[in-house]
Amino acid sequence: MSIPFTRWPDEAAARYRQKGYWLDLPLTDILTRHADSDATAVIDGERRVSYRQLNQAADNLAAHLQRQGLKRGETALVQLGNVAEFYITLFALLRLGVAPVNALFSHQRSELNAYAQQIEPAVLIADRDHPLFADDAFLNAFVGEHRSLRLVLLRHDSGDHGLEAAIAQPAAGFTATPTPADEVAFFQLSGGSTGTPKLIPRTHNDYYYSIRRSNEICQFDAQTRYLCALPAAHNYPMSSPGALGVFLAEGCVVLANDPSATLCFPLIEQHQVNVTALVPPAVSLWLQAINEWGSNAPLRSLKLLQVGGARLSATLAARIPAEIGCQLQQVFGMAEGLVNYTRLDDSPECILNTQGCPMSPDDEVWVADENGNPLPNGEVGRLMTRGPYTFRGYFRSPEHNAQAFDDNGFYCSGDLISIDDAGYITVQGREKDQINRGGEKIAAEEIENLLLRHESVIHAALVSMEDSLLGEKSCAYLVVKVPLRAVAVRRFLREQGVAEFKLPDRVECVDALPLTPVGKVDKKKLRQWLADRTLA
Ligand code: J2J
Repeated sequence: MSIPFTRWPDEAAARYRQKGYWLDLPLTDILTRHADSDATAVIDGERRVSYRQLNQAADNLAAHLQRQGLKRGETALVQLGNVAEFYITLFALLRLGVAPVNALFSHQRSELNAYAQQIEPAVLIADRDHPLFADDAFLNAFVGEHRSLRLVLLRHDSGDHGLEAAIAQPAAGFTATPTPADEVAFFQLSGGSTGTPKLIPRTHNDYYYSIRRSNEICQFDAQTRYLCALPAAHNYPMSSPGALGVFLAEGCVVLANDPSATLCFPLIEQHQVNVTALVPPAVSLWLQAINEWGSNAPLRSLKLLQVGGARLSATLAARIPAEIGCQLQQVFGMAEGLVNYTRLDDSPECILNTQGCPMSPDDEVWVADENGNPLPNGEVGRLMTRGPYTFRGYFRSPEHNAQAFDDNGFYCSGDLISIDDAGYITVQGREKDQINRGGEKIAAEEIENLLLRHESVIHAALVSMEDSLLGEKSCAYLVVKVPLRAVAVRRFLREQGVAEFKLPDRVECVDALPLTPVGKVDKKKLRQWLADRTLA
């Protein structure tokens, strides 16, 4: 049994192998190559986990899952935060050949249901510390609704479901059964622009290459001490080069629950962290903390700060070397594949003003006009890309794929960019119907559909509005039968079980939504209304 997905054409696959990008090794190789190492792989609070222990723990859990009857080709729904168990679980499932969706810890009922519906998981691995799983009410309903589930394991569970207990059981005679390297290893989450959150199949071959190549560019090695303060499940801190890059290089990952300065500064100092990855709003908060504190001394060990996930202004960028006292690297990536980096030896001007260039010589990136024709360098248009680690189709989404890809397999990311003569990209805007709230992505249609479930809502449109800290926040424009206050709208959405960051920051009730000549909601005009109001 194997998981269906859109493959690369044979010609491309052969080329990627011939060039040494695809090694036909499972992702589990990242860990097993260090199975005899006593170096520290993960620091999680007071816990230090060595490579040997991490390997053993992953084997134990894989063996447990195998004894419970899980088999290669099945899928798992996982929701764990920034804890060592996240990596133990990931590698255990990869060893068994069970492909996980790693939901974000901020996700709620609505997102978990949407993922479970799509992958029909055999196992759920979650956390009693998450409000949803604090008692059994949601768990029972979830297991009742998703009949594919045969097994549940929960972190911090004292009863029959204990994840820690499963990890502690020695693995007797376990043999790994990873999926073939050119098949689905796991699913990455799409930021999305559609009603249901889309899943991105990632293979061992493509993901392993993106990690190896990222390590070369970012120069991760055994001396790397990486702070993971963004959600561990997100593509950026997982693979750019992220924790998996650190593991491959036999470095050390220090876990933090959030990127706040109060939490991160002491961790950086205590564990002599030399690299981390942030989104722009976190950079602003760190700079503010340094100014209040009057010194950047706790950050003395930090050599490199990666910033990505959302637009970084040149002004904020320039403050990083000046005030944090480390080098900046801009990262423009996507869970669908393509990742661009500024290089460590690029000129300051390039690092401050561009979002870098593609990591692979075989990333094909070009800019399309509205009719899909290529534009010359310097002009702004749609980002089109394909390559050795960029996916070829969302999971079970033929209609959406027909829109998101052109006839030659180029993926249209929905970003508006320009490319300079040196091949460096500047992100200029966005065409997809998404709000980028400080790096957290909100698909407008997903929230609009939930808003329309409210008995008083006739029409709904979610648009971005400028915000000095987050870059963007969200505003819901509603046509209603009876006036609704913002608190009531947010409460209603919370009841629908949606992640907190997706709740509209502002709500505007209007008589009618402006329409374009073809009768679609004119979101440009709505954003203009917001801008005019802010000015007024
Ligand atoms: C502007 N917009 C950016 C940037 C991403 C590394 C880094 C980030 C992600 C990520 C990732 C941006 N400037 N520097 O997966 O491996 C916006 C674009 C893009 C979308 C992808 C990685 N960096 N973006 O953010 O899948 O709009 O991945 O298409 O969450 O974020 O979002 P996501």
